[in-house]
Amino acid sequence: MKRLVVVSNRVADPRKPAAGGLAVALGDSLNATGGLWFGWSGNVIEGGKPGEGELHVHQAGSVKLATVDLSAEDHEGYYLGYSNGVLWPVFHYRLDLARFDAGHISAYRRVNQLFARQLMTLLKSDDIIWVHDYHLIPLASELRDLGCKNRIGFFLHIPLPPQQLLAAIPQHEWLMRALFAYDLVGFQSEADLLNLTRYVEAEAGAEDLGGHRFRAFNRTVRAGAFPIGIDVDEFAALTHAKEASDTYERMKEEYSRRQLLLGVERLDYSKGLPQRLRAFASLLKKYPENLRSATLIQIASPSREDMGTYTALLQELESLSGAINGNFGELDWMPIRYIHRNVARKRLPGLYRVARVALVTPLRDGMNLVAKEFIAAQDPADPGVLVLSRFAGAAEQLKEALLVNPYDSDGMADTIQRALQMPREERQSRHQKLLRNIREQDVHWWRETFLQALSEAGAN
Ligand code: ADQ
Repeated sequence: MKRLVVVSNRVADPRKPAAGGLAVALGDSLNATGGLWFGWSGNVIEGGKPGEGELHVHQAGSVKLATVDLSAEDHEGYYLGYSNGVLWPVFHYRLDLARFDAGHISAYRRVNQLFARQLMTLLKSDDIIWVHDYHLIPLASELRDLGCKNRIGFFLHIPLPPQQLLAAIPQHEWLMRALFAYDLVGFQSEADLLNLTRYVEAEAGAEDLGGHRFRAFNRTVRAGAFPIGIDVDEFAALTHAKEASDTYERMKEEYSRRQLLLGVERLDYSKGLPQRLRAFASLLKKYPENLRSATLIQIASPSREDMGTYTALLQELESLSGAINGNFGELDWMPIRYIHRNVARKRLPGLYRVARVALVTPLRDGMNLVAKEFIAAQDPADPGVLVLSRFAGAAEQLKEALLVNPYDSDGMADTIQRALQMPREERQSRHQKLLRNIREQDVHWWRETFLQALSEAGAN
């Protein structure tokens, strides 16, 4: 079996349970092939020379972890400036939040070149390389310039916006051309794939060879939608373990007289948090039977706090939740419990299971794994209801959720009311179908399907 080389901005030791998403998703294949995982070390070297960084290699069981340090200037330009100040907002349809600065694109390119140089020293000729996410779009192109002939796949975890939005990025042609250096590019949803198709046909004059294969710039790339999933069995086991059971029992007792609604995410403007809080306020106003009863627990874990836009969002949420509690709260009931902290992963399933309704209402999201985790954690005999934004990638698969438009707070309030009132039989039948779906297309399916498609993607 050929060795799998994974490249992503951050690297985690797959043996550690807290390693999270990608480690769980790719751990099996990395282990089975004695794989290599390459990325940034997380170290920022003050006064370090731009474009240079020390390489650290260590063995974690059968997997080799290789990481590179970044100079402070590169970290600022590549990570904060271009990846999170341009690509993240534009790819989430937020042109208004993008800050285009010529210095940042140079740093982005420089770091991708640095990664390519360092990675080349570790590669074997038959390695299969799988690059992840928006930080590393030009990596294959830089590797090819250094003579790399390996098969290389790319997966974008966030959405790909429509052509007209992409075209607002001053370097959009360079960026999208770089995708043609891959053999396979994968997206979360059919909507993203359609956006790619339209872009490459309109802006790059690409020829559609059929089967989502496109020819431009003298290269052929295959594209596909590979919706990422979760490890349903692992999550179900976590749900029945001690930490989650304890959380479930404690919360169930405390909220026995209330209807619990739950929101869990990283604090990010793509997640639609202010809109959700407004919809909840509208629910209390329109349907006063929920007063003294419906309680929204909103967990928003700290994320990218070093960026200004996030500080403004934090303030907005604090003021909104304060105002709603002030307006509607009673001595013995607070409508919103807003928690700006991480919840231990082991406790999360307990929280999901105790909630009557999950509010997963991003304005835009590549996939959204919280929606899938919520389904996996439910009691099939008495499941909660998933209220899901139609703009989350997950909405293409999770059709039995109650889909909402997160910009429409009144409409959302009506749907939340419907979720709170939904009879048990309907909840069961919806949950059964949702569970079947996340089981069929779980994270192992995702990994195998992508790697299979990569191995079949024609040589250029
Ligand atoms: P994220 O934007 O981080 O991921 P998501 O898919 O929801 O979003 O994954 C978040 C993960 O972190 C989940 O496993 C969740 O349990 C955990 N998490 C979130 N908030 C937490 C909290 N407060 N405390 C503890 N754990 C928390 C990006 C894209 C998504 C895409 C994923 C995977 O933005 O659209 O689904 O990658 O491809």
